Formats: sequence, structure tokens, C-alpha cells
Amino acid sequence: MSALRVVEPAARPTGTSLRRCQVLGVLNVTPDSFSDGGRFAAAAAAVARGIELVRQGADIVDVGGESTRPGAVRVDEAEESRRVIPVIHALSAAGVRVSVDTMRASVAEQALAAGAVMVNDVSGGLADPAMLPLIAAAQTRCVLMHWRAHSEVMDAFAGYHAVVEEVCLELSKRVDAALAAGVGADRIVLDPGLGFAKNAEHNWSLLAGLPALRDLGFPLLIGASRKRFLADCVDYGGLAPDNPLDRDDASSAVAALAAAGGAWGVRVHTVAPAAAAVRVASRISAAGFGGR
Ligand code: PMM
Repeated sequence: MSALRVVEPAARPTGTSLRRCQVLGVLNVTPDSFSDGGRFAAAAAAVARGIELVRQGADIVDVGGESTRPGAVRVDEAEESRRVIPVIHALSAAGVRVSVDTMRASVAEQALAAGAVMVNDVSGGLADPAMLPLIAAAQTRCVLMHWRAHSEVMDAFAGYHAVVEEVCLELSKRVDAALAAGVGADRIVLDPGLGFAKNAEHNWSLLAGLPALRDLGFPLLIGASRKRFLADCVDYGGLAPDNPLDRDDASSAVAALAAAGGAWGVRVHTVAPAAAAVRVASRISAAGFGGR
């Protein structure tokens, strides 16, 4: 008799595996994204878009009401709340896991009351001294991103001798501040802040420096999607490097590499290919890629 037996495959990571890199779908509720037809129509369109992002594979929808692009001028607090809170409320009520992308504790507090499950502070708690105490009191998960200055002036702060080491050092200072404020270590996600007071070479170095960032000992979020530095890769097929939408394929490539490199999450505008990318990375990692 043949010794050949059908062996049941070992349990495999599923699409909902906790170890799989999380996909954060970007939902920017700003006038340039959703302005047609007035405030109510804009909120309804944003909610529909958020639900569509989940359908395409987003694990979390990251809702922001203030542009942080280089040169962007700040919106006032009341306007930021008016933009995001109704959207967060409706998405949370629909069962969507929402994070709020804000530097303001007051907006974060309202967002948490409206159902948000995570605070994504691109300033890592630096812009508003009330932010870390709020996160501590709410015991919510937070993203602390590497940040040096507000978007209007941040390009003047893009000077580094050794970008990976300096970003690691500055992030660990944010961790210290968060822990001192009472934030639980298990609540913290770190983000190198690609494009924030960084030029293209800095961003590439930080992506190459993922192992050093991981050595900080916290989950890592990577936000490369549609950013300017990816224009370097858009030199084929009639693509327009200056058009952020034409950087989507490069964004998905970064998502795959970040996930394979052990990132906890990727923040992306176009979700479906990133959802595929993180699943591919998960399967390759499970098969032994990188010895993990
Ligand atoms: N980038 C932007 C906004 N929020 N949040 C985190 N954690 N990481 C990022 O890299 C990040 C962010 C700017 O991008 P957008 O204007 O295209 O949303």
C-alpha cells in the first residue's frame, strides 16, 4: 500500500488574521475632496466613500478634516469638527472601525465620543499639549507620527545628518512623553511620517530603515500613499509623475514591501490593491520569508 497520505494543510492565516498588516483607508473630508452640494451632501458622500473603502478591503477608515500636505494652512477647530464628527458618527454606527486623523485633543475627544477607535496624531502629541493626556484617559490606541513642525513651514525642518537614527530618537522621545502622560505601551503605534519635514531621499532611507524603526519595539504604520517622492517611480506607460493618482501603483508596491517588512499597518488612498498586497505579504511571511 502506498505511504502517500493526504495531509490536511496546517491552519493558515486567514483574511482576518491578527498578524496581517492592517489597511487604513484614507478618507479626507476636505473641501477639495467632498464639496459638491453643500455640507450635508458632502458628509453623505464621505460616509458612502468610507463604506466603499471597507468593501474594498480597508480594516480601518482614517477620517481627517485638515490637510497636512506641504504648505497647507490650518483650518480652525470648529470647522475641523464640523467636517469630521458627523462622518465618524455615521461610519461608526454602520460598524466601520474609524480612526481620526487630527492634531487637536478637542477633535479627538469628540471623535472618540462619536465612535472612533483610534487617534492618528501626525504631530505625535507635539501640536496640542492636551492630546497625550486625552489619549491616556480614553485608553485608546494612538498613532504617534514623527513630526517637526506644521505643514506651512515643515520643509524648512527637513535637515538630518542621519535620518533613520534621528527619526528613531525623536520618535522614542514621543513614546517617553506618551508613557509619562499615562498612555499604555500597548496602545502606541509609531509612524516615521514620510513626507513630513523629509525630502525624497529621507523617505527612501526611512523605508529602507524599517528594521531599525521596528527595533523601537512598537507596531509601525507606513503612509507612503500618493506622496511626492513616489513621482521618481512614475516614469513609464504615459503616467504623469505630478499627478498623485498616477502614483497609486507605486503606493501599492510600498504597501507590499512595508507589510513584508513587518509593518503593522499601511495608510492608503486606493484600498483594493493594498488589501491584496498585504495578503500576499502575509502569505509569503507565513511561508518563511525573511526568516520570521
Ligand atoms: N500622511 C498624511 C496624513 N496623515 N497620518 C499618518 N499616520 N501617516 C502619514 O503618513 C500621514 C497621515 C498626508 O497624506 P494625505 O494628505 O494624502 O492624506
